[in-house]
Amino acid sequence: MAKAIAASFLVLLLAFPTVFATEFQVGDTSGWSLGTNYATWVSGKTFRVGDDLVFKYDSTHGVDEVDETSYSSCSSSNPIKSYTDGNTKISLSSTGKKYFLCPTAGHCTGGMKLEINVVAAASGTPSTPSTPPTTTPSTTPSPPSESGSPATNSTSPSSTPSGAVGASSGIGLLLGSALVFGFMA
Ligand SMILES: [Cu+2]
Repeated sequence: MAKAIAASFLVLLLAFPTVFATEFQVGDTSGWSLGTNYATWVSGKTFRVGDDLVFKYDSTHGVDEVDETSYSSCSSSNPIKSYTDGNTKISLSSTGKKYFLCPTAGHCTGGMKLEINVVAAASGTPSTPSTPPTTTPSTTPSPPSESGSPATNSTSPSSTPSGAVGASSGIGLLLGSALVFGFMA
């Protein structure tokens, strides 16, 4: 039992990074600049709703969010949004393709263009995996005075600490490693 509780705490710790948004610095240490291949930078990354893109660049550059047509033709004549502050954070608030380019003449054709695909926030986790193992797992196990409502029962699977874990299949892998840690501890 104690081991199970310890494991669930570890699951919490391990699950937190997946709950919070990821901040991507475009181009990593190269930033938003000429000479960086952003298609390469994008490959292998998963962008989710709630994540942030951060563009770091000097005053010779800018960031335009554009549509697909403008992206394909490197046109900055009709940007959706335009930024020049040198440290632009863009929150990814919806799914689908997002297109960015540098409006400085010749820079987009020189490679300063970025296309990403934003997917839904962690599909395996129902809204908030952090809520089930909160304060009242053991103190008040049975408040359902209203016998006719199964909905309240589903919100409080307090009897089994593993219920919080089982709610999300996406955390299964994390649980596995957490159990390993638990046995090692
Ligand atoms: Cu540029």
